[in-house]
Amino acid sequence: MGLINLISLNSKGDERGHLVAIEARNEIPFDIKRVYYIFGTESLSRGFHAHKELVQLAVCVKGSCTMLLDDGFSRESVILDSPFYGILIPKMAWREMHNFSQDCVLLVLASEYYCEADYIRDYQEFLIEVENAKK
Ligand code: T46
Repeated sequence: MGLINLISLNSKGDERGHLVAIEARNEIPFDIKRVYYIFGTESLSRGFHAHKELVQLAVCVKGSCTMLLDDGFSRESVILDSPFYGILIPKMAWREMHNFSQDCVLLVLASEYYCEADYIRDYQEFLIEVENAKK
């Protein structure tokens, strides 16, 4: 299976506009403990880390950005530019976010509360953890 797992989000659209609902354990395979959103982005890239346990769904509800995922063996990227789908970011995936449009609003639903100890912010350390997981 590829690294990029896009989840299609159904819109209850009518003449008044769109409404997208995301339910835990329905559209996404985890309970939601935290929601955050990234906006006011300029050209600077973000991310450059992996999470030991955290699973997330990221939806670009406005504008666009590029999401790169790396499992320690290969890397793939996808342009997020639609509120009609989200990308599932599994645990132990190195992520980088590039090419933010100025109007980008990236909504993220997270399976865990914020925990700095869950972050792996060093790429070499990430590769070692991936190797250890194979043993
Ligand atoms: C991820 C990608 C997609 C908090 O205090 N609480 C939070 O819930 C979050 C997410 C961050 N923070 C603090 C930690 C840093 O001091 O906010 C600051 C910026 O976070 P960070 O540099 O990690 O932001 P990104 O955009 O590089 O990464 C974020 C998430 O942290 C990360 O989990 O997967 O978005």
